[in-house]
Amino acid sequence: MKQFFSDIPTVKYEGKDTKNPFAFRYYDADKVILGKKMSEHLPFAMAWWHNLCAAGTDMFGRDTADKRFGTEKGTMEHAKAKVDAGFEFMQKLGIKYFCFHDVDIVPEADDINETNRRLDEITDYMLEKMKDTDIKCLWGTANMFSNPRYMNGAGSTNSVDVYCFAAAQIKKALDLTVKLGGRGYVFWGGREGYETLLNTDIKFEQENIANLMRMAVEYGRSIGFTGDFYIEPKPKEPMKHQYDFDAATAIGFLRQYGLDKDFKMNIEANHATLAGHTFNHELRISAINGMLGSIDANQGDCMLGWDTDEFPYDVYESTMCMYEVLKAGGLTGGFNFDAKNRRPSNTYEDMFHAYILGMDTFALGLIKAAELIEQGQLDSFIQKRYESFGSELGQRIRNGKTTLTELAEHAEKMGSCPAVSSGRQEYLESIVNRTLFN
Ligand code: XLS
Ligand code: NI
Ligand code: NI
Repeated sequence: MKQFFSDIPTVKYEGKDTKNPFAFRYYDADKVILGKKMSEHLPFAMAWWHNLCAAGTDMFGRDTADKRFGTEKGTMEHAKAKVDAGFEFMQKLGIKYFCFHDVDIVPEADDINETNRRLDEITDYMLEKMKDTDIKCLWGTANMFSNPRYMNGAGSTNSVDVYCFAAAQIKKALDLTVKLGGRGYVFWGGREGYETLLNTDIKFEQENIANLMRMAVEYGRSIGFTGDFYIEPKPKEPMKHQYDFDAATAIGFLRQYGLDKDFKMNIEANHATLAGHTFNHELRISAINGMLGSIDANQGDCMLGWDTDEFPYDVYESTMCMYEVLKAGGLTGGFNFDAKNRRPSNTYEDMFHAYILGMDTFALGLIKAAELIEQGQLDSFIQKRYESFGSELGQRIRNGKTTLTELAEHAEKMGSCPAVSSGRQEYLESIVNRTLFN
């Protein structure tokens, strides 16, 4: 078997003082934190598209990285070389999962029947590889945004024929996800949105999307898919308005169309910030609705208004993320690095540096979030903050056992304004800083 990364050693935990650039400083797979191994808290996944396909092309320039893996792009030989490279990469890093779109794993043919044949061939090859390793599929999805047929949307298209192509791609991607034992199936609705209301019937489009999702659930369950379906919310880009704006919007949509039992959220950090939210806000909204499923682990740039998909290095953010994940009792999915090297980081070594950075960032976030939870200062502050609702009257408000008239009488009896307590935000922020930098 050809080795693509023979110069790079297997990456191991060496602790924070190591000088070895190809070692983990914080990610210690077997270390137990709050009763669970780090590797169980953090099921990391490699994103096929960014790691094995994207080579640095942007709006102004072509590829900077060589991702041919010794073959010619657009061939099945290249598709297989990517499988070989991907498995070698994951094994060197101890990554146990991957995520893929249909067209990440084979070149799309003009005829969908030929594309499907290629997909069968490559997934046979992937299955062979999986047998010899403990690497599994985290989730699969269909790319329903790159091909020009989706310029007016996939589930939201105005064309019945395009809608059928979307259905066919989802059906095949579900077959492949089941074949590869995937834990989840993602809908990221990149083109499910609109540019102008002058040509758009939103209600019509949303009903069609919901029907497509309902058919996906029916088909998935009929072929033995027992995992979660996910919506990955994102407010904009590529479309100006995207229907799955944020977690709250997506959850409302799922409930409206009776899809909430089968779906959860796949929350991407960079999408949260594009929606004007923090990453932890989106995680909390998902968790309190019982829909925190999986995470696309990346990071945006506050000075750029698009999905820059950077590898996460901000430990404050990863700590706040892991705080939410721990509080929610973990994920049913995992942490998919939907992230790409910056364009000038164009060598194989950079692919490894990026994953080491991302994995260590989340490992350190996990360690720090566990410390915050064990200290319990944030929890006890919040508990105290709401303690007035512990009174007899407070309990009746909580249980919906009172009336506006009764509450108004209570206020009138008091007459003057009651005292209110400080939110102590800066004090709480200093607790987080002390935990991070002690
Ligand atoms: C794009 C999305 C995409 C999904 C999978 O912004 O993040 O990569 O994760 O289709
Ligand atoms: Ni994503
Ligand atoms: Ni994204």
